[in-house]
Amino acid sequence: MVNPFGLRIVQALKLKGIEYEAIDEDLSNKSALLVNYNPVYKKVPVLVHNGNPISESLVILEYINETWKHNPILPEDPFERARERFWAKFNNEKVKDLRFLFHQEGKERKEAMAASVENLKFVEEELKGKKFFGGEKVGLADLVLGWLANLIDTWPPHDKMIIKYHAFYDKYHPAK
Ligand SMILES: N[C@@H](CCC(=O)N[C@@H](CS)C(=O)NCC(=O)O)C(=O)O
Repeated sequence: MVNPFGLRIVQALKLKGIEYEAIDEDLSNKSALLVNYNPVYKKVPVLVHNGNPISESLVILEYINETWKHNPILPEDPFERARERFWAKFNNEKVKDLRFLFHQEGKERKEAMAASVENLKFVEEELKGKKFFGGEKVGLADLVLGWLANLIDTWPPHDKMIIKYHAFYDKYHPAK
């Protein structure tokens, strides 16, 4: 399974119709290539374009959008752009991938799950009556949250996100 950070890059490239080659990385045994391209964080994803490595998924998404200008993932209006970036940041930081929750144990995991659900409520509220964060078109914030849709199969509609998020968690961790 492509990790959530990589998935958003793949989806952005597909949205733009850009051909790419994906290289899998064994994170328990990182390649020299990864360390060379991302010496600071040594994390995936890294996009290499024209020989130049770009790291950090939000930075990569903006790079893709600026390099290939068709099918933009950010609106023209500065306020709308700011809103799209706000939700991209929120989704990136506040809605945790359930699979990561499972790395934690007991109380810690319960608290992380509760916090994620609370944050997901903001997302559901923001998306009420809309197809995507920006309205009718997929944008930056949608791409950032895309892993959730992939995992719990709900994009759009958004009103069942929390229920499905819970169901997924219970399925893989019945003994909470
Ligand atoms: N802030 C980074 C996070 C990327 C990230 O956490 N990547 C994980 C894979 S899901 C990774 O490479 N982990 C390896 C490690 O932390 O050593 C981004 O948005 O790209």
